[in-house]
Amino acid sequence: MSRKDLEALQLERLKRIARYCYDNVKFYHDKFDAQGVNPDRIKTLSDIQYLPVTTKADLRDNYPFGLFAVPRKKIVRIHASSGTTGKPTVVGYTKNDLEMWSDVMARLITAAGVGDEDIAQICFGYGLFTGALGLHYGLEKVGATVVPSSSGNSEKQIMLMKDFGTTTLIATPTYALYLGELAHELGYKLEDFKLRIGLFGSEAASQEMRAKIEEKLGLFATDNYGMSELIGPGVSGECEYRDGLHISEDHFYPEVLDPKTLEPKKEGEVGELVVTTLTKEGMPLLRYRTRDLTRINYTPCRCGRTTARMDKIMGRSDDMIKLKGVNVFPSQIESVLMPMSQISPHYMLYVRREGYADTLEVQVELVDGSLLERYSDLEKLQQTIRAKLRTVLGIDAKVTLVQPKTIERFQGKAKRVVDLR
Ligand code: DLL
Repeated sequence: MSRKDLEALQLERLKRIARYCYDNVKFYHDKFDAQGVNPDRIKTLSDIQYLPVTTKADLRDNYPFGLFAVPRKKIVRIHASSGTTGKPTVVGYTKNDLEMWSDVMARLITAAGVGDEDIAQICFGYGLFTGALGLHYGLEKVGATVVPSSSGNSEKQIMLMKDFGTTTLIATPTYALYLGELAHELGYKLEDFKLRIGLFGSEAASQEMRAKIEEKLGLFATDNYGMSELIGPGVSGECEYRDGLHISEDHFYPEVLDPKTLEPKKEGEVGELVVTTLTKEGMPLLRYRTRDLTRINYTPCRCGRTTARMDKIMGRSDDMIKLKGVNVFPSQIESVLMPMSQISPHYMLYVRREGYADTLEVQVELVDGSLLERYSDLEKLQQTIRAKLRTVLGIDAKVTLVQPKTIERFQGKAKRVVDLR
């Protein structure tokens, strides 16, 4: 679709969803009234700025079903994301929502190069998490053979991968990396597998980490983005050119705003992604603040698709570590650690307050444990990592090198930042 046609479609849908939210969700009705906004005020796409923003706290305050726009009878599926504190955030889907979800997933799966010849092993946890079922329905829609193996039981996963001739692996990047390492330890060779494409996502992974995963599993990895509140996976994903993640813009209208002022960022500038669901029936959201930081490129892609593309998520405005006034993203640290051959791709970040100063400790595993006995070599490696971190982050971090296989392996999303302040 040309940008002009796409924008016309988005405008028509935006008008409809603003009115739909006002008429069907008390929370939005009250918000519009309190802000003195009439849903009919939307005449152009930029009028979206008059609509209220929605936050995770709004979902929590209306727990569990308060934001549903349809009678409960019309809701045919519930998902939820656990979050770190308190109650989960709950989402409800109508039959049409599930249909739209498999459509957007099928598009992204196709864009990544997966089709009906593929055997797709889904190693996301099945359950309230949206990752597994989202990919599941999309993959069935394109006609792939789905193996719903879920997460965990890693040795069996690898056995199935070999015996079934799995061509497509679906997992978090962290779990994919772990499966690659484990396969190697168990004595499997790359030739034992038919892996071709990895559909990864649900957490940030640096380009360097992606390269490690591709090398260990012998596949081509694409990045997929989404969140339960909006639908799950399916919001955006990479095509074969991997030059940004194509946004399913006809269903999810993206804005990039300054997280402090909520003013729109200029085209191409980094800011918080704020998304309006244009077609959802069960639980539509207006201007949902994702807290994820990215930027958007509106030029058509080499693949021919005209949808806007977002950069890989740089980090979350709320998992950014603020250290001595400097903003540090775990992804920056990861990009320093990954290319180094003497350390493994597993690391943890500890943030502490000592006196008035905040400190960062980067704990990372050695590939060869015997280095721990060679003090001067160990010291040298520590210094090298520290110097590289200083160049990239502009701050000093303590580097602790630990024995191989002592850092936790995650089967879902990794939790690498421990803030002890
Ligand atoms: O993680 C949905 C999903 C499942 C996406 C499978 C892709 C694949 P939640 O559990 O609600 O939903 O977590 C959403 O995860 O706000 C981001 O911070 C992060 N996230 C998701 N995908 C990516 C990605 C699913 N590709 C939160 N890169 C989002 C970086 C991601 N972060």
